[in-house]
Amino acid sequence: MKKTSFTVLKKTISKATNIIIVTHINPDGDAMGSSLGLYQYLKNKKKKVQVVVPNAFPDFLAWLPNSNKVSVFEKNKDKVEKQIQKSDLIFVLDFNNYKRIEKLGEIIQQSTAQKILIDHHQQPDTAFDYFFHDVNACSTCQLIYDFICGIDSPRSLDKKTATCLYTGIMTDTGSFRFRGTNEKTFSIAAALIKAGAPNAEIYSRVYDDYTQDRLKLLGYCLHEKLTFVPGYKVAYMAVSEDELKQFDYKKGDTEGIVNYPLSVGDIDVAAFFSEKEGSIRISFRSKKFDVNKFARAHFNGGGHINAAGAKSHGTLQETVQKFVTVLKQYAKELKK
Ligand SMILES: [Mn+2]
Repeated sequence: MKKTSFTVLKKTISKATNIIIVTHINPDGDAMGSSLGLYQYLKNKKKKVQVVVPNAFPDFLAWLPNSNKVSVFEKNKDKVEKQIQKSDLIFVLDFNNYKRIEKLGEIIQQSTAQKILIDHHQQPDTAFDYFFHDVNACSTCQLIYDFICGIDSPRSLDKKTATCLYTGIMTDTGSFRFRGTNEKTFSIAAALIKAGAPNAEIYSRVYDDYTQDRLKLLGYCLHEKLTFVPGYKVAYMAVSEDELKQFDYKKGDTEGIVNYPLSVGDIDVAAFFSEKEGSIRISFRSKKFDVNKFARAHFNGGGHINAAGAKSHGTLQETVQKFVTVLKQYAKELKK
């Protein structure tokens, strides 16, 4: 593992002729914001850059500058593979384990390009040439801001870059309220607003653009699906593909639903299970309990202490059953 030095990173970027930026599966605001923010910065520096995502990003992020230039691996496997083979520098953003992006991860690992990791998730893989990694950063977008300021200066942030980075900071901090949001986060947010990020408009674009069906799906989950585990500080919701279909489900529609149970005073852990394309996606959120460890230990997932994700190949029922059963191992921490 080489130590990150801005001088070295700057030289690595200036030598590169074909740069790829890749982010995680089911890209969220921080994944897209950091990728497109860095993309815009490098474009301004006249570099040849391509953003690659494993699968499509949700519609509520489609307004981000240059999102129309992103390559989706799932839709264009051959084209993306060629782009990666041609590249000599790859940025890996907002995730740190190639396995999470399956086949795309294998292609990247096989490429001879230098790889720079910029990420804030726990326990990164070691298969990168350079690391810009901090689990205490509230978002990868905050790290991209530090990265750009480190190799260049805050003055190099234009309105588009600032807009992308502000979006990721806002979404990953739950609009500046999650743990990890600190003085530094606010001062970077202020710098981004100064650089032109239209903060109120960004909020509105991300959170005030639900479809009627999406809002009704949220209502359905809270009214029909929310289950409090008796005796435990735990609540969960599980929705099947058929139920999602009733609400004309579009990618991103279940985003954020997992947070709602935490608004109950004595609930420490919330889980959301959704059946999508035959497998089960799981999101965990907590106030105190370490859901990263929990997701790693039992569901082959991971993330942060208070927010983690996983995928299960069992049925929806089996997955929920397993969750409720393994909770018993944590009775000491999670019993009321
Ligand atoms: Mn993130």
